[in-house]
Order: sequence, then structure tokens, then C-alpha cells
Amino acid sequence: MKPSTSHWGAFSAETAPDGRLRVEPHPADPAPSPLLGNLAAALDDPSRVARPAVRRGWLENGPGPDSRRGRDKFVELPWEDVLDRLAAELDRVRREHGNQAIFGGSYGWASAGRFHHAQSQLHRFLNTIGGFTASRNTYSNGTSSVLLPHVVGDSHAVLRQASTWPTIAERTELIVAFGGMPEKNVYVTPGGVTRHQTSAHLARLGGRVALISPLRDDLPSTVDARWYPVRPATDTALMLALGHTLVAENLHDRAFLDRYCVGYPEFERSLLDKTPEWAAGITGIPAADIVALAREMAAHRTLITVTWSLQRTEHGEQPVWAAIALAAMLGQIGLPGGGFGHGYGSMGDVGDTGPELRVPSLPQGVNPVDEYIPVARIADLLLCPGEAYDYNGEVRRYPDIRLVYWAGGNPFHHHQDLNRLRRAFTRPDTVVVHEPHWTATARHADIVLPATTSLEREDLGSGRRDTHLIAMHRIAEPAGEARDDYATFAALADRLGVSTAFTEGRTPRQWLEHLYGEWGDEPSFADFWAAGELPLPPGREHHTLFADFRAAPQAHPLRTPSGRIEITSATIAGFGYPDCPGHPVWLPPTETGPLWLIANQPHTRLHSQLDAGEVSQAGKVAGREAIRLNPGDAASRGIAPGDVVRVFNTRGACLAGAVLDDAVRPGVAQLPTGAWFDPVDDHPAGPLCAHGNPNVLTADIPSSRLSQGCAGQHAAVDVERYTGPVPPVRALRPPIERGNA
Ligand code: PGD
Repeated sequence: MKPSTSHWGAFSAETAPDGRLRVEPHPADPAPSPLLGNLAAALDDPSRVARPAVRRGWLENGPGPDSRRGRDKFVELPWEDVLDRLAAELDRVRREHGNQAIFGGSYGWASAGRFHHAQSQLHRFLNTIGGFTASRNTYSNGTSSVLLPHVVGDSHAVLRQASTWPTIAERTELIVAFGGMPEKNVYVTPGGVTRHQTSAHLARLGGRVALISPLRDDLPSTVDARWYPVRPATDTALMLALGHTLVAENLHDRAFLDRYCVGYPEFERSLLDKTPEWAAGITGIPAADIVALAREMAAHRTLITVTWSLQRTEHGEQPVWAAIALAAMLGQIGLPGGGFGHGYGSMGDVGDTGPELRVPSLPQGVNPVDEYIPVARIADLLLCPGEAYDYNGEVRRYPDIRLVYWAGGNPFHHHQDLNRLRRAFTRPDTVVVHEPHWTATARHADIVLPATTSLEREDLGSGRRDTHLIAMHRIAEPAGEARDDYATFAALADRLGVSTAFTEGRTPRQWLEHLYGEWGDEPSFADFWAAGELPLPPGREHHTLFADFRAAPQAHPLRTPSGRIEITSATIAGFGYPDCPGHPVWLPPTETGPLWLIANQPHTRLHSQLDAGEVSQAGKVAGREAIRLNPGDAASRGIAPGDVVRVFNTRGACLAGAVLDDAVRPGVAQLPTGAWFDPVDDHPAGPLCAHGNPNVLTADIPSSRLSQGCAGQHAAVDVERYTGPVPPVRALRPPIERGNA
């Protein structure tokens, strides 16, 4: 067995005599992820990209906007031929239009492994040939990462370093968990994780949690929580009403608000009419329950947590900011186990106690181009060159993009309103994708280059707060003609005359030795490689965010303009954005519908990765992604378990397999992300995804003009039993023309 790691856990693996990959979790992992079960089947699945492929229309007509992109077949060609064509096209675009015409943001999770990290490789390559238009922030928490610096001066600490789990276990008496703490997400930490410890912490929470979510299983069933089945997108109204009760009953901490905050009086005035009765009508939570919860919060050491999913919505700034304001009213920010936490249950490393070491990484160089977009504005970028937009107090303009280059991401998974994204992808001259699999993004490219997976190459693996650095050995031979992204970029760099600048003359193994050597020298690389891992020193078991600020606010001011918590931000107020005014407010969603769709993270795979894997496939219903409905909503629509249903709104529709579950609040449907987009172009009822990708339904709108963050978590939809001929799922079959190469 050889060691390796993945975003969802360390493991060892070997090819068994029957030719199948045998995978075993790391022996030190107390709670291995079920997602390890996706590795074997996906490794040599027919969805692998076997050879370099060029879209028929691009081959015949050359670069240019083309509405056939995403509908055409591909022709397989020899590597050297495709590399020559691609190098010539990169050179043409930079000479004729300038390097800012290359969009290389290439957002995505790619794979674990510090050297072969796909975006780092792409960015290093593009930097060596003159730079590219980049993207900023993430789809995960791009709204909070813009808001938080205004409110508490820092986003990094709030997103990663709140009270550690042992501190919560010892000190917290009540957790009010907006969005819950979903266990499915804590198996995942970007870059790798060797010991999954969060599940055990969750199991020990006992009866201390108030679960505020439309989904009862946003907490593990082992936690005896009180469930407040809130209407989706209304948490801010509930928070404001909790604040109203604190003021009405004089339970708020005036001394804390005076000493540590600015702008509270203005916020308090806005709470006057936010009564529990008002909020009950919006949230569906009875007024008496709101009053009782507010009293309980004031009487106990209370941690208010908000999952990242809550900010991945229209007006997603508001629940985060309102929760901070509410925690400030309780006066417990900076106390062990009290105050505000963000992202517990959103990722494995939030609250974790592992070391926060800088692990080795590939230097990306310097991008000479200063153009960028907020990451979730990709479709606007391609559709609206030259158009102005607001972002965090600036007015910016979209550059004119001629070439899109993606490696390690799947925008036809992660972006919203995929039918609009399809239109956007017809606009550039050329789209290039490196991929191990024929994802929908690969299908919407002109040039697709087959990439190895992390099992097919050597690397160094470690995630944030990981307990080990893993020597990732090569476990399998590359599928087909797949090459490492590094090898592909090295070959392109050679053709463009920048070979040495890109490779520095190193082979991949020499890079690993070099990066390891720069990071530490004990044990030697050879010993580390032979051992298969290096245990890292333990981190701090107890930690509380803002403890120093609380102890001495003058000596440890926050990095806000006032040095204090900005319950009202003069800076944000000065921007004049109606969709994100100067303090937390209730802003209803623009859309309403018969059902409210929650498009959250799947429990059977990471995002869209390895959809062909066994665990992912086992979760499908009628061959499609499973949609969960409340039994009452299903009955009123004549839907039975296992039925194929059509989920639809004005933007699009998809098919899904029905599961009935009273853990889903009435009026809500839950369809996770990640089923590979499978458009049926000629469907009589309009565009349809045969496989159940919810991003055909979500709106391509930002959370607000402040952050321009992803708002993909929600959509207003309806659902009906599907009675027409059921189209086959074709997303996992390669779109190759046979016999034409
Ligand atoms: P992945 O499926 O992880 O999704 O979006 P993201 O694009 O990260 O895509 C990674 C791709 O990289 C896969 O196709 C994989 O095959 C490929 N890959 C892996 N390793 C390599 C490699 O070494 N080289 C190359 N070239 N390719 C590789 C995730 C994004 O989706 C995120 S982070 C969030 S939080 C968002 N969440 C939501 C949501 O809650 N709701 C909706 N509706 N939409 C969302 N989208 C976002």
C-alpha cells in the first residue's frame, strides 16, 4: 500500500490482483470520510479524458465566438499537434489583444497536493508569459470575506480561528446554530486532512444546541437539539427580533456595546419595530419561542454560529453582520466559548486544534496584469465587456476577454444560471481546459488536455491545520495519455520561449525535494519519502477569537476604521448601496415561489468531483440526483418516493429523483450541487438538465453590490411529477467523434 491524501482524508492504496484500486483510510483517522469510496471507480471510469481533444468547430473555423461551443463533438489529436496549436493561440491573443484578454482566474478546488495544485501551476505559467485577468475571493465565503474586514477588521481569523472545539466543549452552555453544523461538510478541508476530529466534537454537543435551519439534519442525529425550522432566507429577521427582545427586556450588555462597538444606537433604533410577532410572520418561528430563546441566550454563555451557506445567498451579508451585532448585544465576544463563530460545520478545519503551519507551496510569481473580477462575476465578465459594476466601494469595468483558461475547477458545476453561463461561454475566441474527466466545463471548451489525478503523480500533501505532511506516492499509472498539468505547462513554456523561467530546470521530483528543503530540513527528504509521512507539531487546544481585544481594546484594536466592532459602518454607509446599507437590516429576497430550493453541498462527493464514483452513484434516485421534499408538499403534487420529478422556474429546469423526508421543512426542497450538468437541448418544454444540477435554477445575481459574492444557495422553484419520456443521463460519456482523428 502506498500513502496519499485527498481533500477528504489521507489514505493508502494499491491496485489489487483483480485490477481494482484498494483504498484504506489512514490508521490514525478516527472518522474516515465515506467519500474515499469514490476513488476506485472514478480512477479509470469512461468519463476520463483519454487523449488531447479539439472541438470540431474550432478545428475547422479557428478561434472566434461560437454558439456551437458545448454542443459540438471533439476530435482527438496527438499531444504535440495540440500543444503547437495552443501555444500559437496564446501568442496570438497576447500580441493582438494584450495579456489582460486572457482570463486565468480558474477558480476551483482541484486536488490535494502542494506542487501539482492546478491553479498554482496555471497562474505560474500565465505569469511567465506576461500575466492574466485574475479572480478574487471564493464561492465558499466570498460575501463574508468582503464584509468582515469592515465590521471586525479581519476575515481570515473569523473564518478560521474562532473558539476551538475543546473550548466550546468546556465553556459554551448554549449554541445557537444558524444553518446548523452539518456533519457532511466537516470531512473536507482543502489540501487534505489526516485525522478527522470534528465529528467526535459534534457528537459531544449534547442538548446544548438550538438548531435554526429548514433542514433538521443540518446537525447529526446524535445531537439532541431543539429544532427551529426557520423559513429559508429569513434568519436575519429572526436575529433582529431576538435583538428586539434583548432591548425590550433590558437584557443587552450596554457596557460592552459602549466600550467595544461603534454605531450601536443607530442599529438599536432600527430594532424598535422588529418585534417577535413581526418576525414570526416572516420566519415561521412562533413569537413566544423567539422571546424564550432570547432570554435563554442572555442567561447563558452563548455561542452564535452562522454557516457559510447563509452568506451564499442574496443579501448574504445581513445574517453574518446581524449575528455579530446580536453577539455584541450579549456582550460575550472575546469570552471563551461565547460570542460569534462562522463556518462551524462548513469545513473540517473551523474550530480545529491542529497546527496552523505554512506548508510548502509552488511559487506563482508576479502577475503583471492588475485586472481582476470578484470570482462569481464570470458570466458578466464574458457577456458584458467594458460594462461598469460596483464592488466594495469601487466602480470597476469588465475587461474584454478573448481566451479563457481553466485548470482544476468546474464553473459548469459551481456557477449559477448555467443556461446563461452557456451563452457567456459562446463569446470568447478560445476556451482551454485541463481536466482528468469530461466534465461539463470540458465539454464547453475548444481545447481539452487530459490531466493526471493526484493518484497518478507524486506530491506533498497537507491541509490547513493538518496533523501530518503526507508523502503522496504515485499509486496508479496515468489513464490514457493524461499528463501532469506541470508537464503540459512546461511544454507550452518551451514553445513560447520561457522554459527555464517556468521550470527552473527541475523535474517534478526535484521540485518536491526543493519545496520540502525550503520548508524544513529534518528529517531529510529521502527519510520523509520512505516513511510516507511527517507528523506535525500539535496546535493550541484552547483558543478564543478576540480575547486580546476584549482584555485590552486600546492595545489590541481591531483593524476597522474605529478599532472597534462596527455595528454601523460609516464606510459601508458611504457607499450608498441599497442592497447593503450601513448596518444590518432585513431585506427580503427578490424572488418568491411555491417552493424554496436549498442547493447545498452534497454528502456523497466533494462538489462535482468523482460523480462517477460508487458513493455518488449509490445516492442517485432513478439515475438522477436525489431531491428531498416534505411529504406534505409531495402529496399535494402527487409525487411518490422514487418518482422522476421536474424542478423548474423561469430560468430553467432539471430532472431529479424524489425522496420524501420530514426532516425537510414544508415549503422547502433540497437538491444538492454537483450532479454533472447534462443539458437536453431539444426538449419541447425548454432547456432541461437530465441529471439534476440545481445551478440551472439558481439566479446569477450577487449577494450585493458590496461583495459581489455567490448567491447560489437558494432559488424559488416549483416541482412536478415528470410524465414525458425520460431522457438518458449522458453526462458521464465522452463527447468524442470516433474514427475522425
Ligand atoms: P469541483 O467539483 O471541486 O468544484 O466549485 P469547484 O469548481 O471547486 O471542481 C474541481 C475540478 O477540478 C473537478 O472537475 C476535478 O476533476 C478537477 N481536478 C481535480 N484535480 C485536478 C488536477 O490536478 N488538474 C486539473 N487540471 N483538474 C483537476 C466548488 C464551488 O461550488 C464551491 S467551493 C462552493 S462553496 C459553491 N457552493 C455552491 C452552493 O452552495 N450552491 C450552489 N448552487 N452552487 C455552488 N457552487 C460553488
